Amino acid sequence: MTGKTRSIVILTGAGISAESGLGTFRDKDGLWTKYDLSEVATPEGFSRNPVLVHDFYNARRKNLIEALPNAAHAALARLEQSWEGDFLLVTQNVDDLHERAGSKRVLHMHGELRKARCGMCEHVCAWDGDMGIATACPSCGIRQAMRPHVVWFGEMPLYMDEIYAALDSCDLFLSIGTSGQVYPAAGFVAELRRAGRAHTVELNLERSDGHTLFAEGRYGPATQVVPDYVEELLRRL
Ligand code: BV8
Repeated sequence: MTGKTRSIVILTGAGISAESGLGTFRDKDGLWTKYDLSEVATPEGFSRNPVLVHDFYNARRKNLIEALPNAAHAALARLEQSWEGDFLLVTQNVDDLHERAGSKRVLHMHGELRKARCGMCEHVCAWDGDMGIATACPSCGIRQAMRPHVVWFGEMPLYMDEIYAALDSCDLFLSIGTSGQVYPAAGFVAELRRAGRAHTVELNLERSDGHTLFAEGRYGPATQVVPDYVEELLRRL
């Protein structure tokens, strides 16, 4: 099987967007050091205090709209364009920086910050403005049911069937900018190791707790290690 026909799955986390100015979650000044995850990223937290949760996501949405994709996002878009085998980019991130860098085959397993969902009729639509407890659903008109289209803790991640099918048949798995603390994403590399088929590579600022599960590791800022690794891959095609 030549490099061109190999099937690749890439998993990204908050670390790939860190150099675009978006916060990570568990680094020393990460979001979960400023906010209690259970208050702003669970359905229970939303029903207890929807104003706090809307403020949390409105602020992140504003930050995202002003942010720009970085060289790591651009490198993955370049890889997708040159890759002739199957290609899937699974992101835990709710930002749209992969798409703005030109990536096409992107699955947001934890949802998307620039989309809203109605808790009553399930309508999902693009959303760039602020959202609040009186926001009406553009489809059913009901107020107080609009929420960010993101997957909170305790909720089912999106596209899992498609993701597991791609993992089952992949030859190369890259994990980029994630601490590997959140499941089911954190479990992907162990499942691949058990299947024994894919070559697995961690590309991260530093070794994650699960780094020994990977066959290979490249460490440093994503804007350096990701373009370098992509160039290496493209040279082998
Ligand atoms: C589910 C959306 C059932 C909202 C997010 C006990 C044990 C095991 C599991 C559980 C458990 N108790 C509960 C669970 C399940 C739970 C879970 O895993 N909890 C954890 C905390 C233990 N999971 C769930 O509830 C999930 N649902 O399990 O449903 C199910 C199971 C299987 C199949 C079907 C259904 C739902 C989880 C989704 C939660 N929503 N976000 C929002 O964004 O506000 S999670 C949140 O964490 C983000 O999505 C984020 O992407 C994700 C993971 O974090 P990371 O991306 O890794 O970010 P982090 O800050 O942690 O790390 C950054 C990394 O980047 C670091 O390693 C750092 O070194 C590196 N870095 C920093 N700078 C750079 C860099 N790398 C390169 N360059 C740089 N410049």
